[in-house]
Amino acid sequence: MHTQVAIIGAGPAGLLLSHLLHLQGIESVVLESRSRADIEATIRAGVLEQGSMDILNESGVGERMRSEGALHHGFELSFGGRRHRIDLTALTGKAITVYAQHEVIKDLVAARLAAQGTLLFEVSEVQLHNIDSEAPAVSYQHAGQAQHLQADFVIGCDGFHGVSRPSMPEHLRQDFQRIYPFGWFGILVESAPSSEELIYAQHERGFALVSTRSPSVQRLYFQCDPKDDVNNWSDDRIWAELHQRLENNDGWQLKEGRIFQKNIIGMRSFVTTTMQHGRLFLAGDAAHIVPPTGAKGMNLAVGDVRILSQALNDFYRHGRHDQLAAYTENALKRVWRAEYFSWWMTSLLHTFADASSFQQQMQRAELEFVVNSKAMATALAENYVGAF
Ligand code: RFL
Ligand code: PHB
Repeated sequence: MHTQVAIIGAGPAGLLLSHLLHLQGIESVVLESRSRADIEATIRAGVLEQGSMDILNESGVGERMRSEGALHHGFELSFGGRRHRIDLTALTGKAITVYAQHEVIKDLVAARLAAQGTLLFEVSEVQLHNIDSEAPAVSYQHAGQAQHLQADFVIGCDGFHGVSRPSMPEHLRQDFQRIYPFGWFGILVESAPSSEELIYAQHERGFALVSTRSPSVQRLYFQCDPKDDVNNWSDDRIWAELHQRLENNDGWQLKEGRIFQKNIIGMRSFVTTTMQHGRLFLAGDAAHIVPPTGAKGMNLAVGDVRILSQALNDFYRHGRHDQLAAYTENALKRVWRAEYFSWWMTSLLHTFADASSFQQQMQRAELEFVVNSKAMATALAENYVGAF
């Protein structure tokens, strides 16, 4: 089999790239190791920046996002028993949409299949070949058969644990990484939202976050030991912890409900450079990871494939190589900015077990600075909505 662009991974990066290429008349094949049902049910991100919404809308896959997603014009920061609103729209003129990543995935899968796109699920043993030649290839197993896909380009959209990044020559790559000494315990709850807007809470017992998924489902998170086990946390223990971290003296109450999913995620910051070698390009989590505090991961994946689809279009339409050559440089400008913001917001809001009492006071002073200075609040808001 031959295609113009072989895409490894059907996450937001791979599916959106395939969709954008199709709109430009460029054919692609997407190879995904999991089943369609599995990728459409995996609960991950929730926040879309304006720029990500714009791409989904402009490329014709924004209809459900517009009707089912919730537009948020601000969020709240909670600390010291008080809550402070960050008015995103007043400070930046922009907003964000809370719309679950697996819903974006469903919309993109439906669009690719409606356009007769080739999307292969449950492939295994994916291997990349000849990436430094003009005829790269991918071998894999599908439906019990060994397959070989010849392509002009291979795009690694296979997430942090995929095969694409390790297929790049080690001596050409430099990795930058920070692993945080905490994780997030995430739950899905059957209940109406406790708050119309997201609440990011700093508390001496640890960070907590109130988000939503729909008018009847809440998404809540709290900082935990990354090595902890969800089985150590009964529903009662979870609620007691969340009440302590979130409630303050304005009478607001967290709404409880049936908890129907619990998971723990580790937190890391990671960037690999270069994001390309020969005919292999990396996009999204395959190349970089941010801790979820700034809600940037899926938005960075969208940003990468926007740049890459334009560069591939330049190549096929106009025979130009310059935008492809500049891909890593162009993508990394935005990536490092988001890495900085995600690290900063994580540091501002989490409890660090080894922080001295002086460092704790500095964290509190910084929070006061953010909510009391319009300049600081604007900087936070600009970064959060992705106005850069
Ligand atoms: P993905 O989504 O990991 O998709 C990679 C796909 O590749 C497949 N795959 C392979 N396929 C074939 N062969 C192989 N060898 C393969 N190896 C892997 C995988 O099965 C998978 O389907 O990467 P992508 O597309 O780069 O997208 C990145 C985003 O998923 C990620 O950055 C976000 O989920 C991060 N994130 C958030 N981002 C936001 O923008 N806003 C948020 O509010 C937000 N909240 C979050 C988050 C991530 C979280 N977790 C679980 C880490 C909240 C959480 C809890
Ligand atoms: C979510 O709703 O899953 C979510 C929201 C905001 C974040 C991270 C995750 O910063």
